[in-house]
Parts: sequence; structure tokens; C-alpha cells
Amino acid sequence: MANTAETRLQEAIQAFDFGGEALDASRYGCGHINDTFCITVRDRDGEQTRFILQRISGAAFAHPEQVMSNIMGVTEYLKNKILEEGGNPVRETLSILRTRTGEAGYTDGDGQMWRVFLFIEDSDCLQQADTPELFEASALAFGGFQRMLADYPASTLYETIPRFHDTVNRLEKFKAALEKDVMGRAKEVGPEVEFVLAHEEDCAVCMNALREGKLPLKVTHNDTKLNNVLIDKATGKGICVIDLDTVMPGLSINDFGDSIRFGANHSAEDEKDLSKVNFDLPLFEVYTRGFLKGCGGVLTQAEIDYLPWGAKLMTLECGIRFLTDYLEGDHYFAIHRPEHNLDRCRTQFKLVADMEKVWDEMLDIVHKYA
Ligand code: ADP
Ligand code: GN1
Ligand code: MG
Repeated sequence: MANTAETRLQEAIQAFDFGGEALDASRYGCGHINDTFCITVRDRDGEQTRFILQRISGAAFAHPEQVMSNIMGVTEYLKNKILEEGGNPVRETLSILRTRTGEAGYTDGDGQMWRVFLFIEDSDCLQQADTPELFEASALAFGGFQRMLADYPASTLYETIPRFHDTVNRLEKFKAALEKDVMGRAKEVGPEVEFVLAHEEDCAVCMNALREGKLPLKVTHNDTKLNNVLIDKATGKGICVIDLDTVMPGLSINDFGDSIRFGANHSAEDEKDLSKVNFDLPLFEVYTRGFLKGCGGVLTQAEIDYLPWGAKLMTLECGIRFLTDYLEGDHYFAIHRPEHNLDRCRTQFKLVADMEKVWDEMLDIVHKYA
């Protein structure tokens, strides 16, 4: 287990030339994976500038240098695309600040890697879609991400987390964790285990479609929750897709699906009162419209047909992952209370059950906008 990030924070700050004096370094954001800090710097002109400093999670990423290689390649490519399309490359994708020795990341004395991005100011990071318009803005941004990377050389990307969205493999890992039951928690999760086992066959649907050549491998983001896109405060547009650690070859339907999982409801991912957790079909519709528009025609008919499966399986898989982490002792997702991962698992399974009730409507909506 790595030490807390704070023990190496000053060392990490020293590794970068922020162009002035660091006035403050504070924990920032609501990500579950990396340790994120906001660094406020007084530059040589006396102006204050902010940066995002992150310690990349060693529990999630075995090869952080491969994560940074992917991000360097993708952001450079996106900057050119954004310029071609008349956009602002410093605001519409991440910009890496290199270390004093010119590296993309700094490895600390514990062997953990740190990296710095320019802070994208005048933007909001939402934990819930306050309005359908904002949710649609996120859909346009994530769809646009697919579109802009449609011709990116996928073979140059590392698989930063092997089998990240292989739901069948996630199911196997869950079963192994249940069998081992290292924390003695299996006895508390009977209904959740039953729910997973009742969905065993579903877990294979998208992986089978990939294997059979129905669904193509694309360059995808793989972690498209609402708080991984920044919304421009002035225009309400999705200005910048962030959290590029899992950009790698994957299924486009998973990018669609993960956004639906997180955003097509009116509750938090860790809501304890399940009566408040309801899948919202109108929000599903809004997102579908925005995503397909953002994709600008790069999806095949089969990808469109499978979008509802992307939504259902990303939600099921995420619930299985939370449950697995709970059984294994909460090593992967950051938790802020005991049973946090179990609460998260329960919301996901409630949403899956809701989706199953309106499955035909989901199919109709997808075909309405296809
Ligand atoms: P995690 O993998 O832990 O989710 P993220 O890369 O998503 O880490 O970063 C966590 C949070 O930090 C984001 O949700 C967002 O609030 C904020 N953030 C990350 N990068 C930037 C940036 N370049 N500008 C402004 N805020 C950012
Ligand atoms: C993690 O990094 P973050 O917090 O944006 C996770 C996603 C999960 C999500 C659940 C690399 O996303 O896969 O869907 O939590 N990211 C990684 O909220 O595992
Ligand atoms: Mg994130």
C-alpha cells in the first residue's frame, strides 16, 4: 500500500517549474482514483495561476509511464484537431507541464508517479446534471471526443488497465473475491451476490459482439462520467474532456454507457436511500441525442443498436467492481466511509433493474436519433 500522497507532496512540487512560488497546495475534486491537488502559484508578474498536480494511482495503473505516453500522444493529436476546427487547444484538451528535467511525470521516493496539467479556469466540474441542457452538453463533448479520435492510430496506445471493460473478466474477479472473502464480508451481501449471478449471461453480451466482429474496437475514453468533462461557465458547453488515463482501444458503446450510468438519474452514485435512485428515461433521451450528434456519423449501425447494452453493462459492471472492491477490503476506489463501496454497488444495481423495466423504450429512443 502506498503512503498517503501528502508525505511526498512537497517533494513532488519541487520537481516541477511552475513559473513562480507555490502559495498553496490543496486536495481537489471528487475523483475516486488519483490523488489530486490544486496548486496556486504566484508567477513572476505577481499574477496567480493554478495547476492540477496528481499522484497517479499505483493501485489502478501498473505502468504510469504508459499512461503518460498515451496522454501525450492523444493530447498532441487533439490539439492539432482543435486548431484545425478553429478551437482553443489550451482550453479544449489537457496540457501537460513537464518536470524540471523535461519528463512527462516525476517518480517520487516511493516509486509513485506525479504529473501536472494546466488548470482549465472558468469551468465547472459537475457531480450531477443540474439541467438536461448541461447533460446534453456533456454528451456532445464525449461524442466529439469519439469523432476527433476516430482516425487516431490505436496501435500506438498502451492498454493502461488490462481488460478494463471486459465485463466477463470482471465477473470472474468478483467470483474469486467472493470465494476468498478476505474481509469476512460475503455474509452481508447476499442480495447483491444474487443480483450478479442472475445477470451472468448479460455480462458476455458486448464482449461476444466484439469477438464476433459485430462491434469494432475504437479509440475510446472508457471513463466518461459527468465529472470527467469540464463545462464552460460562460457558455454552458462541454469544453474539455479530462481524466485521460484510460484512453485506449475499447467499445464506443461503453463511453455512451458509462455516462448514462452516472448521469441519467437524479441521485449521487453513493446515495444510501435507494428510493431516490431512479433511472431517468428523459435524461437518457437527451444524452442519446447529444452523443450521436457529437459523434458526427462515426458510429456503425451495430454500435448504435448496442447503445442500450452499453448503458446496462457499464452500470452492471461498475456495480460488480464496487462490490468486488468491498469484498477485497476497499483497495481500489477511494472511500470516505465504511460500506461506501457497498452503497455505490447498490445504486448501480438499482439502476440496472430500472433499465430493464424500460428496455423497449431505450431501444426506441436510440433508433429515433440514429
Ligand atoms: P480521477 O482519475 O481520480 O477521477 P481526474 O483526472 O478526473 O482524477 O481529476 C479529478 C478532478 O480534478 C476532476 O474531476 C476535476 O474536478 C479536477 N481536474 C482535473 N484536471 C483538471 C484541469 N486540467 N483543470 C481543472 N480541473 C481539473
Ligand atoms: C473511477 O477516476 P474516476 O473517479 O473518474 C473509475 C471508473 C469508474 C468510476 C466510478 C480508472 O473513475 O472506471 O466507473 O470511478 N476509473 C478507473 O465512479 O478505474
Ligand atoms: Mg475523474
